[in-house]
Amino acid sequence: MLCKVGWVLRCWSCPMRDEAMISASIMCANWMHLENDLRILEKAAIDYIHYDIMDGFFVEDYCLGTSIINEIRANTSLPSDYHLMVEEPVRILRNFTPAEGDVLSIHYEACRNLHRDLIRIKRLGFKAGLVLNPATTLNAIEYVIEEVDTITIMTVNPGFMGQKLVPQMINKIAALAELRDKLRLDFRISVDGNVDAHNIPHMVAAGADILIGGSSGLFVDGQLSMESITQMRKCMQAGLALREA
Ligand code: S6P
Ligand code: MG
Repeated sequence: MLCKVGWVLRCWSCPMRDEAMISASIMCANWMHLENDLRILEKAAIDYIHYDIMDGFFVEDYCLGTSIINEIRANTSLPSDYHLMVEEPVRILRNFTPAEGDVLSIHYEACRNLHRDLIRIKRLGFKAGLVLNPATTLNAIEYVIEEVDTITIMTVNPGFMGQKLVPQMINKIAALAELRDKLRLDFRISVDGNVDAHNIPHMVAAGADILIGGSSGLFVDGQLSMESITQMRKCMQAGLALREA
């Protein structure tokens, strides 16, 4: 869907459904080359840096505290896409400082008062994101769906890089896109886990707008390159063509 006023405008309230974006999962970067990788991501005009925050409780592992995140943010102007894999994330929302366009996402499975928490995220100045584990049904979000700017379908179980796609998630992406159309809502659909050359066309064709690139599609063998970004974009185009077909 194009939004034309003189030239093409791109705005959140009028998403362009004929394109897809990349969010780079920085946890998968080679940390010995981080500065170099940031410059590559900027040169390629990647859409977001994806920050995985893990508390060792909601998921088994620990990852990315705010001191590390803020150091990266101080060295790049790319927007932030926070993924809190944290039990009762409302406890730590104030640790994050929003910049224009930043998205902060929390898990359905981690919140006792999900509706209130989503409103708080928006009041803090973020786009409100909701993440669903593979086992969580779309029925579960019926009464919060109108509050969200982004819904992330976990295409693997959260907690680790390098896992294989849960194949049923392609149908879940398609069902969510259908629901969005039916309800005439404009949230973006993001996908996280095993976003690689084989899976991207199916994910995009099903309705994914934001592809979170990790170890399988972007930082392949621990190396980020312009080639891997180009390859992701080609696969995204293939998915968009399938969507139109
Ligand atoms: C996983 C985390 C993800 C990973 C990324 C890994 O719990 O939320 O953001 O960093 O998905 O990518 P890949 O290609 O190794 O699955
Ligand atoms: Mg993530």
